[in-house]
Amino acid sequence: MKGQEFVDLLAQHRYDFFAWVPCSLLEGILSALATRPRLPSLPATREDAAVGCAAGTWLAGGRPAVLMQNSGLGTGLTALASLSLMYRLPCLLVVTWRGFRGEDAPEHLLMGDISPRLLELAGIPHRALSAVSVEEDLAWATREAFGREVPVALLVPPGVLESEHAQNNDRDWDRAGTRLPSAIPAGHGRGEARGARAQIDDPDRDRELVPRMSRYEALATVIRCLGDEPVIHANGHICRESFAVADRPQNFYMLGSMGLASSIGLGVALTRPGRKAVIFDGDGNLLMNLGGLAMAGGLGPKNVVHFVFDNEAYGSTGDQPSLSREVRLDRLATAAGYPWVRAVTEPGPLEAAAREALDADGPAFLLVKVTPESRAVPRIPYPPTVIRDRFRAALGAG
Ligand SMILES: Cc1ncc(C[n+]2csc(CCOP(=O)(O)OP(=O)(O)O)c2C)c(N)n1
Repeated sequence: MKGQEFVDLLAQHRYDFFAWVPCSLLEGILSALATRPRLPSLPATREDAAVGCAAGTWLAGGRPAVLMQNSGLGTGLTALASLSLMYRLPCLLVVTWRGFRGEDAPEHLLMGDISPRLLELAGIPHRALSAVSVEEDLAWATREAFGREVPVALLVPPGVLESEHAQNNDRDWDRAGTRLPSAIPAGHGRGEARGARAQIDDPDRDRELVPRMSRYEALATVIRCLGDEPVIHANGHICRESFAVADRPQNFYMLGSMGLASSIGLGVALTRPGRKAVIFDGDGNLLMNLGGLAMAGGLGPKNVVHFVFDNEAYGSTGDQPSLSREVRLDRLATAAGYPWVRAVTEPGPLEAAAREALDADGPAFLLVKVTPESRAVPRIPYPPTVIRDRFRAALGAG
């Protein structure tokens, strides 16, 4: 089947958001997607980030698919296990099957052999896409995914989907390599221009950042500035302290999937361009998924507001030092193309900066330097599906 025909089928099944890490076997589909402005399709830096974006999309009312090579199944597995499967977030996974029947380059052989068993072990329903039953296979996967609320994989062996490399001349990879008409306004598609401007305006460039507030105090200050914005929380004490300050149905408490708060937030932002999507990140979380900065900065949705509560430590696991002692996270955000970037160390300036960040044409990035102090606060008492359902309901997606 041609990529274009497969994309037509995906559209018939009402998929409306595609996050991908490319494989040559996906070339036809990705080329076809690039010619369909109504089907947003974004390059993810890693497979777990793609799964995170898809999660955010579904939480905000969209219908996501993730396209990847089976080499990336391992990379995606933590996200699939502790995000998609744990919260029961449906998603179609189109996974190319390199190493099929042991015939491929050496790097594909082991993963080719174990891919179906890996999916089996994780409890992800899956099926090999067959050239003679593509329509039926896709209908099955869609029914399973959205009926059972789980990720479902179609493993795509070589030869089932044709490459259309030579025929497709009207695709548009120029605007940040993607088609996101609602997320990338005209003239806003290129990260380096925005990054360069923010670099010049950076008032915190040479200032030493010495924190004068705890994470709890900082969270309380930012939460005071919020209206009804959805907030995606990084895992660990950030969730718990925010919960203790003020539980809100618009809070998505990320219990696992460390590093992916920014990816989930990006999925929410792109699915709901008319609404701000707020991310409460930690330095350890951010450093685990630096590609998340590139995705938000490079794609440039104006409605992303990214707070990072930086205690220069992995506070939730016993205060082991993190590399944010040495690496200025605000400068990384600037380099990634966030047009609004600030750093604060005290509650007063934090409140003013938080209000400005929430009003800014983003993506906005506020580095909030905090002391390593932690409050003794309880765990999030809700089961994952309760967190999911009230979040979706608060966004009008449930
Ligand atoms: C993939 C993965 N590795 C490690 C952990 C353990 N872990 C849970 S929270 C956390 C620290 C998070 O650090 P940071 O984002 O800086 O937030 P802080 O706790 O300091 O507020 C770690 C390492 C995990 N949950 N998942």
